[in-house]
Amino acid sequence: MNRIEDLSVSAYTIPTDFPESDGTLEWDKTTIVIVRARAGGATGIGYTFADTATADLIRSKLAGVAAGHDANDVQETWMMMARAIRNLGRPGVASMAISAVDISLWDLKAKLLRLPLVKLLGMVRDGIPVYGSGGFTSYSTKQLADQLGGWVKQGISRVKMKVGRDPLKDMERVEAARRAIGEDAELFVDANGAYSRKQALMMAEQFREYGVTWFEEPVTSDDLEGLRLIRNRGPAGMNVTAGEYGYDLSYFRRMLDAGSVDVLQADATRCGGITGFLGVAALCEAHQIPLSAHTAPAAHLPLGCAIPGMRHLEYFHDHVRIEEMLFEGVTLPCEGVLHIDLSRPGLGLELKKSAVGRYAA
Ligand code: SMN
Ligand code: MG
Repeated sequence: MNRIEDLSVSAYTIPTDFPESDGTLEWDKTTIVIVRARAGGATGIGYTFADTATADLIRSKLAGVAAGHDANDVQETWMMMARAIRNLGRPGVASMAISAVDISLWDLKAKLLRLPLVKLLGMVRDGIPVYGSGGFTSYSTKQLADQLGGWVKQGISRVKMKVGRDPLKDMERVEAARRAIGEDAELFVDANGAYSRKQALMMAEQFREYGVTWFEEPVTSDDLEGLRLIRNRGPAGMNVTAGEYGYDLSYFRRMLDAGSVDVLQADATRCGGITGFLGVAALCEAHQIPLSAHTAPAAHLPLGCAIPGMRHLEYFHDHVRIEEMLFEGVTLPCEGVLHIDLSRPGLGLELKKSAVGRYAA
């Protein structure tokens, strides 16, 4: 038996390469919280993109709970962590903390077994398509066109842009994006809940003129009925999607039961790590709804290759940049597909020691 010896946590804050914004939020830096779990001479790495409060919570509430457990029994440690945060509330910071620890424990277990994580989970494919994601509302039309067009030139045939900050400008931005990516690439839009129901329906019809096939959070994802309205009344061939604020299984069950989405999105760095994400995948399978991973592509790659109903991973500009800055072993997409590197154990990531000192939060 290899008992978990200790967990260490660090937070790094990295300025964005340009101010970023979407329909409902603006930011110029991103914090990543990284957990290292040690057992039997191996170190597992897990992470989440979250506030530094998440790191404090891991130190004060979760590190002690995880220590001493058998590193093989990730599920048991997960259950103990969920119990330990009961009085703090499950969504948000607490769930992101559990997620980062859970990912580090799956990485640790796979490393102890000398297996790539995808082999521990069970592989169904050796690569998963990505969609390029950025197109921030803070970008000029040229920046938008260059970024989206660049991904398509690289062989990534699906790209996502932000809409909803200034509805009057949305149509010219979408038109510019379509011009930049050509006729064949798929164009996704994400409104981050910025529109009202009727406004979203109207926008959906206009977006359809430019071949938009994915309308993410057309209204707030708290409005399950509103999402279903757009899903059922919007143009044929346009997927309504949401789920990025899902922190527990009940949230996803409610969204699926309400018939709110064509494709469910989930984020392993928020919804309880690898353990939580596998639960979401089972829910999707039972509802016959495809699943797409939200952001953090390096953490989702093994899941993308192990879950039959996974459609694609989000290749999110901000996180791609940070993962490449901080981790050794990050895979690059080839013709729009991220392939798993079976020569590396666990998640396949190691911290770049030289890079991390610079950004300690
Ligand atoms: C998003 C992701 C990360 C930070 C801000 C916004 C987004 C997405 O909604 O789906 O990419
Ligand atoms: Mg989104």
